[in-house]
Amino acid sequence: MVSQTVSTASNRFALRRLGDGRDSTSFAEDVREGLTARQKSLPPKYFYDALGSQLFEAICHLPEYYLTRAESEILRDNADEIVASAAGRPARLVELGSGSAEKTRYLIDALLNRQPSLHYVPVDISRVSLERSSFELLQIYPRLSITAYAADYFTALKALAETASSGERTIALFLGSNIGNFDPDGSRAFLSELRRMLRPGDALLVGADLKKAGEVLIRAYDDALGVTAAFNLNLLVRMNRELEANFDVAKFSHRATYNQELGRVEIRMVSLEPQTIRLRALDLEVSFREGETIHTENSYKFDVEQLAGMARATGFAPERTWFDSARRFSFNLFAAS
Ligand code: AVI
Repeated sequence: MVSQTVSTASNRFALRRLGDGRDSTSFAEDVREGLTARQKSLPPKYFYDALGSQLFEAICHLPEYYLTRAESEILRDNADEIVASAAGRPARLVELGSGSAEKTRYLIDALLNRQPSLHYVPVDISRVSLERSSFELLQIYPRLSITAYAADYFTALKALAETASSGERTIALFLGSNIGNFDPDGSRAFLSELRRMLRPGDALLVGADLKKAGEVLIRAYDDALGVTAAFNLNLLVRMNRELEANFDVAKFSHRATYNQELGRVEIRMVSLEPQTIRLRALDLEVSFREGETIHTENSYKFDVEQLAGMARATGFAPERTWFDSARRFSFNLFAAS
């Protein structure tokens, strides 16, 4: 694992890049594996290149994508109570998948009302998002310091386990229903790894979208402006750029369906005609039948009992849940037991 620390002029900010330093190679390997399987698929973590991260931020502003607004409402109305329930004494804030970190401000405000300074540790796959959001936060909050990790969750969690200082609680944040993008085994593995990073008395706050009518969910993942379609199809653009592929974006469409039995929205790209694509960097040709799909993401929806069960199975005690006024979204406090 290569760790590179970049400190900026401000001594309140450090960026750590963790990984093997060969991201394009792992993208290449995952694309080869995914596109040569019987059911073609691509891992959703590759959505988040520079454009994909911006498209996701745009999704969060869409009228149909209620998740961000519902979660912000919960945080706006309950941040003080949440922070008081999560930490009895000074705490650092570790956020997995921090993105733009806009909602995090409610918790930063609440923590800075209770303690003289705050160490914020955002983790995100996108270095660009980390830098942009960190610089904004540092300008707003003079009592904040930031150590940002550009890494995937598992790599960052391993590194973070060694960084907790004694006397300080850790509040870990996993917002935006990111938990829904794991399959059930993946969530358990992730929560267990997170638990290993925490000590008894630390807390985990998980934002999780709730089960609801399929039509509402489909609209949220197939919006009228086509932003989610662009977010999904941008994976083709990324393969064209990084793997010298020749996908014609116009020959694929975006599809979102709700699988009620499994409680998840399923996202796919659909080939609109028979076609053969060349990926020169992989020395690979991939054929598609008309209507053949590439599965790109699942977004699981939960009920509160299910979330509590997941917490108990991974070394946490479920303590409290907050809801938005329309009960679309939940915010869950789990104590590291
Ligand atoms: C990041 N994640 C929680 C989003 C979701 O709702 O599952 C990703 C997303 N995919 C399409 N729209 C949003």
